[in-house]
Amino acid sequence: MSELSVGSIKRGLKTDLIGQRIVYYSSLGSTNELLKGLAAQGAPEGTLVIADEQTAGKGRLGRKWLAPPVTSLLLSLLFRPDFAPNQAQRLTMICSLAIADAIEGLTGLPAGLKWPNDIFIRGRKAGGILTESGTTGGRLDYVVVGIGLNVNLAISALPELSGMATSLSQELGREVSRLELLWKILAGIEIRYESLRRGESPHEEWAARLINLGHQVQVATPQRVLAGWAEGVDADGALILRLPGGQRERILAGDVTLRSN
Ligand code: BT5
Repeated sequence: MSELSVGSIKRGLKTDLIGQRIVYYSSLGSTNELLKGLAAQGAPEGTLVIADEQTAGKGRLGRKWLAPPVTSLLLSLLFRPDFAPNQAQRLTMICSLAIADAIEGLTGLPAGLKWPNDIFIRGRKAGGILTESGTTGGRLDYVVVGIGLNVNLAISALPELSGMATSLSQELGREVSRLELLWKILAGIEIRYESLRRGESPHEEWAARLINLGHQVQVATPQRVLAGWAEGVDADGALILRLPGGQRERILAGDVTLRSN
């Protein structure tokens, strides 16, 4: 039986906003899809949708998020920040920092972040974030941040990700309480969201955690592939790439791979 339920989550919640409304499913298509529908119907900021299984879990650009039932944290959070639409990535930044802190605090494992949306442990992907937003009249109406984190997952259960993915239990050699991890993540997100709303930018702290900065990389954007030096990120989370000719490109979305030479 799963330890996740509305009651069990509420029992240890240390927040005033994030997760004050909880929608739990043992199985659903995608927590992001469900929450986008609730957002359009006026659901309050902080709403948490969480599931033990997704039958259509999504990554970016039509990719799939894979997670055998009851092994992972699969959740989405609703924000209604007073930001411009191009600032939605700030929420990806605060959530990924809170996840990294929670992993390190609870397990001692080193958690790294990979631009723009991955959680890495010892060189392998342990989690991903999918941020989707809705706009009305040029303003952000809502932002849904979807988080998938491999917690108690034997990677052998996902042979298609062999060599690329890992999980907390795989790295630790023991299982981790998904509830404890969830409480820590939500509390961390709330504190960071408060400072974000006070105007404090998380991008320097985020940059310090990014494992792909300071390296020669190749970046595949939806339009083209660029190679260069991953120099930094700006306040909105865009990657600053220095090209071989010295000019700088600001990249908002893409996939980064390290170049060996
Ligand atoms: C992501 O996309 O990494 C974002 C994943 C977000 C998933 C959460 S789960 C809750 C919420 N509801 C949803 O429907 N989605 C969000 P991207 O950077 O595009 O990476 C996707 C790629 O990661 C896939 O093509 C696989 O190669 C790999 N992948 C899939 N499942 C994985 C897993 N469990 N662990 C590690 N890698 C995985």
